[in-house]
Amino acid sequence: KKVSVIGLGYIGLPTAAVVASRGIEVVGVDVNPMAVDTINQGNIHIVEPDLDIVVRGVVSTGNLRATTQPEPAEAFMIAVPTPFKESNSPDLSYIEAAANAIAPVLDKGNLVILESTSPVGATEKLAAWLKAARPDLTFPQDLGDAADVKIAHCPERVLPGYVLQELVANDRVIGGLSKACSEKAVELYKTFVRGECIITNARTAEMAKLTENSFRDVNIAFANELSMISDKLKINVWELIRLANRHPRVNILNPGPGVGGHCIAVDPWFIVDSCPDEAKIIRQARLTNDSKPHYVIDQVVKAADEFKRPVIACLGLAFKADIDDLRESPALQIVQELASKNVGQIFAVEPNVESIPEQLVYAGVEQMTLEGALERANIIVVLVDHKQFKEADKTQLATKVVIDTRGIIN
Ligand code: SAJ
Repeated sequence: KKVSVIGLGYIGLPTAAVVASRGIEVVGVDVNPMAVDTINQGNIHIVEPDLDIVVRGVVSTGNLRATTQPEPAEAFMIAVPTPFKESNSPDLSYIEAAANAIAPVLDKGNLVILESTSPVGATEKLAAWLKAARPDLTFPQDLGDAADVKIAHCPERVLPGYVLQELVANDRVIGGLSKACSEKAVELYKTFVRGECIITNARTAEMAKLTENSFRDVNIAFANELSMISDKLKINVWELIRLANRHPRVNILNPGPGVGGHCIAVDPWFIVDSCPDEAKIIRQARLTNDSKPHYVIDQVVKAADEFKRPVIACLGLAFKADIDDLRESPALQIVQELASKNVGQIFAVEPNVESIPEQLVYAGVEQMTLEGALERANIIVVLVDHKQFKEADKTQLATKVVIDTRGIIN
């Protein structure tokens, strides 16, 4: 048995490594030769706890190998990006490119799985691209269970920071283009998933993934809306939510400085794009969460007006707690905009990175230790609930203005 994983990024690489760790031969394919070289040396080019150890192990046993050129395999797992384009529609060009890359090596009996988060209908498009490239093979959209090639969607659902645990523990939704497609996909996932593999059709599987992330986005938007209402009504939103959550059927999420990351702030737009007239709550949740960084910036600017060039300490740059990923981070956005507004001397505290991004340094932001920042700042802005911040001694905050977007200071 040989499995090929197309796209060796945040999902593809951990998946390839975990499958390989079950003793299966895995060939990882990526268009980036640097990533391929790095992996073949037993190293990794992305950040994820413990992934380096697993990759080093499976590369040294020969179970995982990376290449830029697809080669024949029994199963292909496609884990490429599906960005939401500036033009406000999902960009499936990476899936199309992956289809065209594997088509020449595709054979009778092969299984092709789409793992990338995708708009409803993408798996059918993948099948159409494969069919166009290989008219000599039969496909499930024409022949159902009897087709040469089996195709299924199985969306990834792992939480960054816990990818290795969740890859194995989480249940998987598996949507084949026919029953035989689903069953063959379940067989593959059973080799490394301890959770349940639940069968549905491809469109439902696509929508299930988008629904999960939209559910979270809508619920965070509700919490963010409550935080703005509470500010206006002079209520502590954290106490409010704690109390409301005492009700057996209420479970409100946490407000924050906005929603970052690569999924929750993107995937709901796939639904809005498919059904713009119907997806009203989903769209509004996106707008509410995207507006939250500006609300926080306004709060800081107002607080800074009370001082003559205050020292402002911004705690955290990552997109969420206890990770070092600064991409698509509302915290980073807030610090950057504050710096450009020249409201004071800005210190950034981010214990999970060695140095802060260059664009912040150019904008005059200074990296600072937590102790230094707490001591020297007039205004403290908590942007991420890192454990270092939660555990810090906060006695000296009594004399400071504190804007706490994460509710870690009482
Ligand atoms: N956030 C809040 N308040 C909360 C929870 C989160 O403001 O109560 C913010 C975070 O600070 C962060 C953003 O939301 O900026 C997203 O963080 P997250 O931890 O909710 O999610 P991600 O983006 O790291 O991972 C999500 C997960 N989806 C769900 O929990 C439904 C993960 O399981 C998915 O696999 C992943 O998206 C993905 O790849 O789609």
